[in-house]
Amino acid sequence: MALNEVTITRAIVETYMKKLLDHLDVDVAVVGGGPAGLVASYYLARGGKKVALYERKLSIGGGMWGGGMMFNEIVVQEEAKAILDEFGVAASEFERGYYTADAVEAVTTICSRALKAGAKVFNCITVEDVVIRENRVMGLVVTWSPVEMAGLHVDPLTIHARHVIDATGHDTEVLRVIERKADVTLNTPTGKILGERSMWSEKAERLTIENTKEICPGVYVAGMSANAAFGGPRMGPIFGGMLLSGKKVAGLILGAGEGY
Ligand code: 48F
Repeated sequence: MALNEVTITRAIVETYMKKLLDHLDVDVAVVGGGPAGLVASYYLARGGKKVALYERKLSIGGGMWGGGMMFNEIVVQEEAKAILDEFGVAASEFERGYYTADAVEAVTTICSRALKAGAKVFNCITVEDVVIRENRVMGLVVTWSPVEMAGLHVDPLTIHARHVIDATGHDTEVLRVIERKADVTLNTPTGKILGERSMWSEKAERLTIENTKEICPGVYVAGMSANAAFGGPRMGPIFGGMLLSGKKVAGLILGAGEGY
């Protein structure tokens, strides 16, 4: 069969447009395709929610691809090993309570499971603002990442969401824009972003899960973003807290409570 380049183009444009149009109004908009955002997307989609995940970069996976300092292995502690098992990511015991997994296998497998569960990933899109009505975040304002990178003066587009998850990692980008532009008090001791502290793996892993919560009406924080919001320390390349946080935030939104 002779291939027609215009048919190829039409196939891409029409299929993408259908996906985009179908996700202009979603149950959950996840910002950030790192481990926390991907795990949350999987459990939410599996729980029947319409989920759209926005990732600024072309690649999904956030800080997990590079393991620690580009040694592409991740460490997961006992409490989170069951999540790797559930996703089908091979993990081997290094010492009692410490498991390692191939970072590339972890990213690709978790992402694949999230997509197969029904979540849609929109990569190369940056979330630059939120939609607010009566102090509740109702949606996101998005643009192509290359537009942002080139500093082009182009107006963004909008999507509506019943819940937003800030899973943007160290930078807490959704919260920063809320803090800067909206009269919304965050559910932190000061009402503002407290900011990330220096490395303390043990404490950070515990706090990542504790701090995974609704931080203002319509917005949940998960993963490293939760720690940065509440002034917790960073944890380095141990990823159990990210996986457990992603699962916890899904449980909260699904109404399944903390023990999901
Ligand atoms: O940083 P990231 O992997 O966040 P995470 O899921 O996991 C943190 C760990 O990777 C690691 C760690 C310990 O384990 O400390 O850092 O909490 O993924 C965040 C993703 O969000 C994207 C960013 O490109 C990254 O892939 N992102 C950030 N801001 C935006 C965004 C934005 N405004 N719009 C879209 N994507």
